[in-house]
Amino acid sequence: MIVVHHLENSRSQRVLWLLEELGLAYEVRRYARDPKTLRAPKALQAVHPLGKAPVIADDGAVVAETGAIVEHLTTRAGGALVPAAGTLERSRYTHWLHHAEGSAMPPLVLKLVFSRLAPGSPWPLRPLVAGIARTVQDRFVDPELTRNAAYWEAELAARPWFCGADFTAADVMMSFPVEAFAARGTGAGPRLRDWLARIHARPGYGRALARGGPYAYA
Ligand SMILES: N[C@@H](CCC(=O)N[C@@H](CS)C(=O)NCC(=O)O)C(=O)O
Repeated sequence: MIVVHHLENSRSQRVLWLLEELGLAYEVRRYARDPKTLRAPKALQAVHPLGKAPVIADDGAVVAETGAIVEHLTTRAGGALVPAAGTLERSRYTHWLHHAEGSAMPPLVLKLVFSRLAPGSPWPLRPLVAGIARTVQDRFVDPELTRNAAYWEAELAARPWFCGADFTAADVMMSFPVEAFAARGTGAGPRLRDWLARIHARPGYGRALARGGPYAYA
């Protein structure tokens, strides 16, 4: 049995959704975030040294990193939701699988960190920290976010799903950055909003939400 170590309001929701889409049986072990720091509980470090979610255990293998988990699960499902090797769709698939965590998530994480920097600092330093945080966001983070989102919008104008005519596991992988970006309420274009509406309407997405519990992306 596949066991998913699932942290509330986190990337591991994607793994539950993928399992539903693949029709694989699984068990969910839920973890709550620390209400103050929002960090994962120490218990996750007993599962994997980095103590982050998602992690899955499957027949003796412990797999961390969402992209690696997606590869593990799609292989286990006989290559379902992966375009055929040697096709243009497969080449796009490899790109999006890596883009999601390699390029899309870093500016979103930076945004989160820098927007929380001033409120968490000692009050005499707060105006200075707020100024530095604002400058980093204005000069680096926000332009990166805007450029990424414009790229996603253009790609979805060219084809209905990230790889082509068919829904693939790369759409599952891209769901977290697109949801996190759209949740900020600024700048998600019509193609991104339409893609979000289509993924949210998938029965597997709804079943995964029911299994996973609270899920807020921002
Ligand atoms: N690139 C990793 C990122 C893992 C990660 O940062 N997970 C977050 C959840 S969204 C986490 O566990 N955060 C809690 C913490 O760092 O304490 C992946 O895709 O699996």
